[in-house]
Amino acid sequence: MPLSTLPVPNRWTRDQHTANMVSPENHTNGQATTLTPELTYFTANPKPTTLDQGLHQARTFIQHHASSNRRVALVTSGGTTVPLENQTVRFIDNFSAGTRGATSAEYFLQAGYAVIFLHRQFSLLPYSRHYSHSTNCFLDFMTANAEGKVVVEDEYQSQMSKVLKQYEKAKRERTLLLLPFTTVNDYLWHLRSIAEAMQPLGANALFYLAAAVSDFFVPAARMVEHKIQSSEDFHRTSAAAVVDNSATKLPAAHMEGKSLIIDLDPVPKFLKVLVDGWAPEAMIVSFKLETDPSLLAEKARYALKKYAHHLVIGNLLNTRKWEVLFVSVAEGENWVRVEQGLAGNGAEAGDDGSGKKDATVEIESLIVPEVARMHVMMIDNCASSA
Ligand code: 9Z3
Repeated sequence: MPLSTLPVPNRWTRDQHTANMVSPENHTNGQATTLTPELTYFTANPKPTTLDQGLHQARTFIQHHASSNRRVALVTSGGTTVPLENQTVRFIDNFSAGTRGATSAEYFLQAGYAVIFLHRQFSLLPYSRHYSHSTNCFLDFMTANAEGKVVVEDEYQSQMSKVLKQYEKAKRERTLLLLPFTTVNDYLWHLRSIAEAMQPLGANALFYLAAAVSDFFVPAARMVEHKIQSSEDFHRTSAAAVVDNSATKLPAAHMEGKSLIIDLDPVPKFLKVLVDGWAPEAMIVSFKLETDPSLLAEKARYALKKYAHHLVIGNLLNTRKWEVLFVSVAEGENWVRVEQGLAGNGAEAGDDGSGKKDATVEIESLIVPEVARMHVMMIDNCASSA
């Protein structure tokens, strides 16, 4: 589709969307409202202790790049945990290693963006991903020379020095901010706060939501404090009823006889609030993950329609490293594919550790320039319609 015909999504005119929303903490600008689960979530679930520090760093970072009119991408990455106990021994998790997010962050940096990398703690990180979480240990790339100094083996020099240079550039130019989260609650609090902090960037802000966010969680009101006891002789504490919204309910995770029963609540649909309230001028890209190929396009279309954002990138669990489906109002549906035999990132958790990746193509090297191109078009459209 030619540039001039690229539509400006509804939400670029924020008034209709936000006029009738108000949160208990004044996070939107409306008058009166029905309190939806999205709005009550933050009064019912505790603020992470690390939030203020992370937010302070994010604000300084955003201010710095806003002053030079640089585009800033919030890249979310990795899985989210769902703790079953307050003093967490057990939790539910998902498969995501953070390959998509960490790899994409590098390509956004290469494309001139500053990147806030909101990632699951201990998942893959930009640059270090090439040498971590691999079945091949990075120590095998090194050796001690005659003087006893540690050096990189000749065959890994070129790849490692390339990665090192890019990493040092990002550090020197202060274009990469790493912010960790662990639980789905941490993630949601960070997403809201960072999104609001990014508002001064206007259309220069990009949200690239690659994290695999749990659809279900244990609300604070139905979480037990201590480790759930598996032995029937000790069930007393873990099965004690909790009071949730004046109704008495069992804890979300509790023992019944020898079985552990887990009854999770749905995570409210925050994409809608992000689009309408927290980031009304930004470009928003969400990912849709499926396992059934026959559902992917339909589910991606459905998400685009429901949340009225810019772009849904659909991917299948088994083929996500070599093909994705772009679905947008502006450009319809397009598959982005790595040519057969050239797919990089073949190993489950990132790099294959061989250090020899020159012949391979990472799909993010195709995804990110496309997203950046669409973002620039939207910025231009926004400027011309202002
Ligand atoms: C994705 O679909 C990512 O591409 C992957 C990347 C999680 C598949 P890896 O980290 O995997 O490279 O191993 N992310 C979004 C998944 C998600 O939670 N999407 C929600 C949904 O499908 C919508 S926002 O409902």
